[in-house]
Amino acid sequence: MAVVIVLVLLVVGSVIFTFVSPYWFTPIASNWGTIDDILILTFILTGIVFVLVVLFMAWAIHKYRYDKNRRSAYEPENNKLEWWLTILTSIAVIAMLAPGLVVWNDFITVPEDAHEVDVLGQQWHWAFRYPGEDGVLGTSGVQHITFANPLGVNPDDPNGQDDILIATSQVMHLPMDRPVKILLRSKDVLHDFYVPQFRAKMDMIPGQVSYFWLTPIREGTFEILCAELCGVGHYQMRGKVVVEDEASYQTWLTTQPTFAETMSSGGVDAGVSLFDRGRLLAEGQGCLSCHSLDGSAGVGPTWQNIFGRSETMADGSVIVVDEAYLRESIINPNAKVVEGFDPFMPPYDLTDEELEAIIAFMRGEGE
Ligand SMILES: [Cu+2]
Repeated sequence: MAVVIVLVLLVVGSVIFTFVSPYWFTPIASNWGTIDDILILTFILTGIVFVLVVLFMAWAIHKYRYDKNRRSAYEPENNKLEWWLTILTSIAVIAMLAPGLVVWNDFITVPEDAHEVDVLGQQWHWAFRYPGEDGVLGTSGVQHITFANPLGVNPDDPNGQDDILIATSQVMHLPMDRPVKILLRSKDVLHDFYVPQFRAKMDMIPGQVSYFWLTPIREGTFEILCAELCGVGHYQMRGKVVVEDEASYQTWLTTQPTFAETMSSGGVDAGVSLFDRGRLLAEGQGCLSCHSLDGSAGVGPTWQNIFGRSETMADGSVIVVDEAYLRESIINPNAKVVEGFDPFMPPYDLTDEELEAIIAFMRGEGE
């Protein structure tokens, strides 16, 4: 009897919690109310099934509880019941999934008057590109990616010269009430562009351009999250999207540098010291989640005064930390592990320029 009571209480409690709980969607900021509708439909259908199945279990436990005078009947097949269950489940599953197909079709059928924004994800930050005055994005590709041209805009494509690059701030802007096609690229691994208030998300896949569209309908600043576990720094892959009126949007856009301007002034990183590049990399690559800068203990040795320090290795040998050791420890971390630390660190595939910058930061050079 106790089990029956617990099951009934579980159902009653779940239903009450559903109606009084403070947890619900954030106010929507895009046209995708239909995505909320299909989520709610799924929630209602699975909720009804949950209530029915658990109450049936409670009823069966009560009705067929042990009785030493009762013999159970052997009934291995019941075709009629199986037909009914098959038909009912099929109808419920179709009711749950079919509306999603219609909404998905809308989600990827971009209106002709939509403007475009190119979003690039990488471990672990965001960059954005807007078509310039010509309204056309230049072609891009991984073969064009350099430190100075992190979005890989084709330098020979005239359409790309006036493209507007947002490569360091991780903040994108969108105008209100205008449909926008979001183009998604990834530089390295699977990422997923997700703005909860837009109810829209999609994977970013290396080697292809995926896309969807939306119309922002509420002004404000919303967080862009990566919704795909993309490595140790995944949690800090966060950007912002500012939805504002057309005039503010145009004002913002005109103050951003074009690709041609960026390249003629030496690239996105021009004027950024080697030390600062190193700092950005260390933050972006997630180094600082394991290595402290203030001497405190972490998953790995602290970076405070690391250069020139003597460290005892797991095999008992003593090493004076120099550039060669740091390089080796980034590219092949488990070659020499400092005593007292576990060989947890993944190898990092960084370019020579990047290694130089990170080591400059670790040395505290050019601060
Ligand atoms: Cu990611």
